[in-house]
Amino acid sequence: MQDWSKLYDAIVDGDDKTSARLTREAIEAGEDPSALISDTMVPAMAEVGRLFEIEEYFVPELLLAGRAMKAGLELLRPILAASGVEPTGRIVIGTVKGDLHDIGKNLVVSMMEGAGFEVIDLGIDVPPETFIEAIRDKKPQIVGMSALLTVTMPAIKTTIDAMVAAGVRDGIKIMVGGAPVTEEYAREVGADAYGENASVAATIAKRLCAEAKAA
Ligand code: HCB
Repeated sequence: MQDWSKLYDAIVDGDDKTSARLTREAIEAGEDPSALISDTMVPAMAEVGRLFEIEEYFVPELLLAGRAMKAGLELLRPILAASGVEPTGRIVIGTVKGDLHDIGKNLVVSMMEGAGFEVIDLGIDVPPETFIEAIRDKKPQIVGMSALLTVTMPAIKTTIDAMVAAGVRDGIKIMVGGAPVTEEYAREVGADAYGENASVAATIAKRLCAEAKAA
């Protein structure tokens, strides 16, 4: 594989135009898309996550990097689909009912896509029935929920309870996140994991997916 460190830099720098141009060049050069994702693009997002954790990067840089990552991924996705590369796993994710915040969820989506997951994004203000329908239709290994308001956090529990009542809770792993959500709360409401941030969420998702597939 050629040296695509400029693509790595473009993602870390949040430069979506350069990211798209270099991804296009890599495709034209016959680069293996999954190698490009795993050896260049995912490490770039991991670096972005690290810079965020040490407070050198803040939310605007995360958003720009996420956009730069997406600009490249959007070009690679059709090739990956056509070449039949098995995704790492499938995730259904949404912001819970009553909650309109989606910046953090969108970052999680970008990170998950970067980690090779097929992501079904249900959007914002998602009622329990929509999560349940998506579990039945899409058969994900993981369901992610996001809540940013203390008043919408209970919707996480309502949704999990509805999944149990509908008989779709077994066989999936549930990950929850959002600023007011904690590890303790995740345990209390019966989730399998808490994602403190997008990069941690992607790492946990890989583990959960392996567990779900093994079960
Ligand atoms: Co909003 N808002 N807001 N808001 N908002 C917050 C969340 C407050 C904390 C601000 C404050 O008072 N200090 C507050 C909530 C207080 C509370 O409940 N304790 C608040 C309020 C009160 C409101 C309204 C009620 C305001 C009003 O209308 N009076 C209203 C509610 C609307 C509604 O949802 N029904 C409202 C509206 C808005 C918008 C629309 C203006 C805008 C959202 C735009 C959008 O998302 N498209 C907004 C914003 C931007 C914020 C703040 C400023 C930023 C949120 C954000 O994007 N954070 C926020 C203040 C804050 O959080 N400090 C404020 C950045 C992302 C990257 O962090 O935590 O979302 P994140 O995601 C992380 C992490 O949690 C994890 O990974 C992400 C990436 O690292 N993660 C997951 C997230 N979801 C995950 C899911 C998983 O499965 C795994 C990991």
